[in-house]
Amino acid sequence: FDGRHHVLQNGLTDAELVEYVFGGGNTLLALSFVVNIVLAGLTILGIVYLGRSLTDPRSKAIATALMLISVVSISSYTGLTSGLTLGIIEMPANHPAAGSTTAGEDGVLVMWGRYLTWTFSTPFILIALGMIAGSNWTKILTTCAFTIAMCVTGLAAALTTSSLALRWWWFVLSSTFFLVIVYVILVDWTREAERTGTADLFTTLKILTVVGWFGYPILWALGVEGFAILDVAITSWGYSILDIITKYIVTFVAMFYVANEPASITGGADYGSTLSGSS
Ligand code: RET
Repeated sequence: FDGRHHVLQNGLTDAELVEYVFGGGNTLLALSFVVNIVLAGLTILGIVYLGRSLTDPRSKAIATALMLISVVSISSYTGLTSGLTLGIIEMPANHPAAGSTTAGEDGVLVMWGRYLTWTFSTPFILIALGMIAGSNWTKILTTCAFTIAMCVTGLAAALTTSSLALRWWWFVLSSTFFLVIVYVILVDWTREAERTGTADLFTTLKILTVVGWFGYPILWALGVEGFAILDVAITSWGYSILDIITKYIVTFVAMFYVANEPASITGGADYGSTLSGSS
C-alpha cells in the first residue's frame, strides 16, 4: 500500500487520529462519540433492571434483542473513540469535498465504523419490532437481510473513491433496500400488530423508527460523504442524535411496555414457547 489507494490506509496512525479528534479543536466531535457510550451503557443497565422479572419467552426474547442493540452500539462508539474505525480518505476529483485536508493529510475524516456496525445493530431493532408486531421469522429475517445489504452498500458508498457517480449509485442501491424494510414495517407489521393486539405500542415504535431511519440517508447526503453541506462534527452529532432516537428511546418505550403488560405481548406467531412445552 502506498497509503493512497487503499481506503483504510492513510498517513496517520490510530493514535494520531485520536489526538486529532480529542486533542483540542474537535471537542464537539469527541463528545458525539462519548455521549453514546454512556447512553448505551445506561440502556443496557435499564433493560437488566426493567426485565428482571420477565417470564414469558417472547418478552424475554424481545428484551434480549433490545439489549443487543446497545451491546453493538457501545462497541461501535468505542471503535470510533479509539480511532480504530475512523479513516481519512480522498474524495473523487468532482466531489464537493475533493481537495480537503484533515490533520495535515489529504482527505476528509470518514467515520466508516458507523456504517459497518449498523450492519450488526439494525437487525436487532428489526427483530424486536417484528416480534412485537407478532410477525413470523420469514418476514423478520427478510428485513434483517435487507438491512445488512443496506448497511454494507452504504459502507461501500462512503468508501468508494474512484468515481462520484459510483458513490451515488451505491447510495441508490442502499436506499432501494431501505425501502423494502420501510414497506414491511408500514404495511405487513402494522396489519399484524393490529391482529396481535400490540397496535398502540407498535404505532409509537413505527413512527420513531421510520421517521428516525429516514434521517440517516438525508444526513449522509447533506454531510461530507454526499454534498458536503454539513461539516464532520455536525454530521456526527446528527447520527448520534438519530441513534439516541432509533436505539435508546425505542428500547425504553418497548421495555416499559413489555415489563408492564406482558400479557398483551404474547399474541401472534409463537417463538418456541409451544415447542419447548411451556405456555
Ligand atoms: C445510508 C447511506 C446510503 C443510503 C441509506 C442509508 C441508510 C441508513 C440507515 C441507517 C440506520 C441506522 C440505525 C442505526 C442504529 O443502530 C447507509 C446512510 C438508505 C437507515 C437505525
